[in-house]
Amino acid sequence: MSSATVSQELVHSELRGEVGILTLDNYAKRNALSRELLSGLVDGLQGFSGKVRAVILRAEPDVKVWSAGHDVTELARDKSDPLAYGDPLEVALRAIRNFPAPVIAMVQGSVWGGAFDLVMSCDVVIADETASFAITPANLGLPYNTAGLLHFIGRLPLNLIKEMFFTAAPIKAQDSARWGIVNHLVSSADIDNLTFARAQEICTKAPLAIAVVKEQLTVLSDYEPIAAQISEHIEDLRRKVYDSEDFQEGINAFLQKRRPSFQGK
Ligand code: LCV
Repeated sequence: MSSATVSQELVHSELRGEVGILTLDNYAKRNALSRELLSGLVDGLQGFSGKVRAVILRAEPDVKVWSAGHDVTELARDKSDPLAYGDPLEVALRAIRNFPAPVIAMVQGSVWGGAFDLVMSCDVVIADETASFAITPANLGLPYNTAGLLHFIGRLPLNLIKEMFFTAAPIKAQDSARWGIVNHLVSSADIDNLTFARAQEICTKAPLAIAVVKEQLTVLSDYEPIAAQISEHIEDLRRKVYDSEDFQEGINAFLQKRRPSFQGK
């Protein structure tokens, strides 16, 4: 089976009128954001180009896990940046942020790590009472990347971002609504219809005006002037972390299905 076919197996694309629907479907690996799944997501978006006025990104109905985040087995361990610009997850995040129509994340179940960045890169988030959201680099000893942090700084209160990163603890549905992680918290029974209705409502508006305001808001919310020496300082700090024994320990512990023992070196 070609890799394109495999990718299409992991992310289903469906056109419903002018709404494109992308469904994550690799539950055996809890929709971990592997290279192949992410390729299916990007290909699905590209396939919608010029045909849709709104996109819904979802998992199969009523899953307990929406996505378990970056595929840990694919994280670079050769002392290179595990979340580099060209990483498949970063490519997919940019594809969503640059897609000219609104992308609505429809969330049922738990969202972990890089999948939280994926949800926060969508334009609108609609979730049900089973949803939760966690950002987990502290579980792996991994230094999150600056672009990813800017995605959160542009959307959430700094104290919430810090607590999420420092504890890696899931934010439950009710709190996610209170903190503004989700636009709407609805019942499991209603989430399909409400999300599709919202997408259809967007389809009745002027697509050119929506495309340009989405681009303006993305550029303006990402725009954080960083002096070169600050950028280099951040990269130097991150390199010390992804070169650390703790990062190797975090990955090994995950692969060996045991709790990590971090030594701070
Ligand atoms: C590969 C997986 C994964 C997975 N990768 O099912 O944010 S950052 O910076 O940390 C970033 C780098 C990132 O996103 O890292 C990943 C962060 N994700 C997590 O920490 C979540 C890891 N997964 C879990 O805690 C559990 O899998 C949850 C709670 C999501 C689901 O638990 P459940 O008991 O339902 P299993 O753990 O049994 O997982 C089912 C299969 O999916 C694989 C896992 O290894 C297992 O594979 P096998 O059946 O081959 O053993 N899997 C789960 N998550 N992120 N593979």
